[in-house]
Amino acid sequence: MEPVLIHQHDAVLEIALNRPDRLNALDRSLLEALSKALERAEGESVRAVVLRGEGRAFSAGQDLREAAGGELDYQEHLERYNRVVLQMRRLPKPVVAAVEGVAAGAGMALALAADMRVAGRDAVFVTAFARIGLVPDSGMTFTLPRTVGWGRAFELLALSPEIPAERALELGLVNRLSEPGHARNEALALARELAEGPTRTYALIKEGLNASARLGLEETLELEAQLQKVAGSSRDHREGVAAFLEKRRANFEGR
Ligand code: LHQ
Repeated sequence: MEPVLIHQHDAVLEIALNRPDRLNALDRSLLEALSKALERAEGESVRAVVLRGEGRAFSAGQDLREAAGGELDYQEHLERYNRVVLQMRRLPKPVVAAVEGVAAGAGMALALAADMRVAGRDAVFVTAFARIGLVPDSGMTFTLPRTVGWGRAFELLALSPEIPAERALELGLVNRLSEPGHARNEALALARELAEGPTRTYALIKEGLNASARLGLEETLELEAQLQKVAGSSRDHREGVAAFLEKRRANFEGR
């Protein structure tokens, strides 16, 4: 069975973690396949990505059987996670995670590495790392406090409560809730909407947000000016303004 499934729906690439009998626990072969799928997402025909899990869970995190096998070199293994997280963050197009069921540990970290999250009303998030005596990895010490704030991040990381979807929405961990079982369709609809938008501008927004995590105000203002110069000379900007003046819907091309 392929550890990751890929479907392309027009300009939307759907990537599905595919170990449903293990709740999409992440092992070496799944992470390698996910990295390849994300490479494919770099292709010009893709303007937005949906990441989801097959079956009843998004992902139960690191495959604890593989980890317990004693053969796992954590340093080497984390490089696989880090690669995938960086691919998602650096991908110059929006990534929407569709979360059904559980997103635990490194599975939650993957969902947080996406740009937006849609969750089924019965989804549950759990940081899980400290439950097994580990510190957060896969970028979670970066993404979680930036998503929910320091105090909440510390609490969620230290106490590892199960966070039901409604609470996740209140905390800002997810953008939207769907009826149970409909997160995939909602995420695909959202990704389609994004794919029809000014996607080159979205890439610049992502670049600006990524950089804002390490820049001070002055440098941020400078970078914004540079990014605006690029956006301001794009076809989509001209089209957006023309559409406004002509009172019609803009036809963005991502250029
Ligand atoms: C699993 C797993 C799993 C293997 C369910 N592994 N088989 C650490 C190290 C290195 C690098 C990166 O990051 C990390 C951080 C992490 O991600 S640590 C792992 C964090 N995840 C967990 O601690 C979750 C472990 N799983 C559970 O607590 C439960 O399975 C949950 C609460 C997710 C779901 O419970 P149930 O709905 O009762 O399902 P289940 O437990 O019966 O699971 C179904 C099957 O999936 C079962 O297999 P079996 O052969 O017995 O039917 C589980 O063993 C398997 N599975 N999670 N992480």
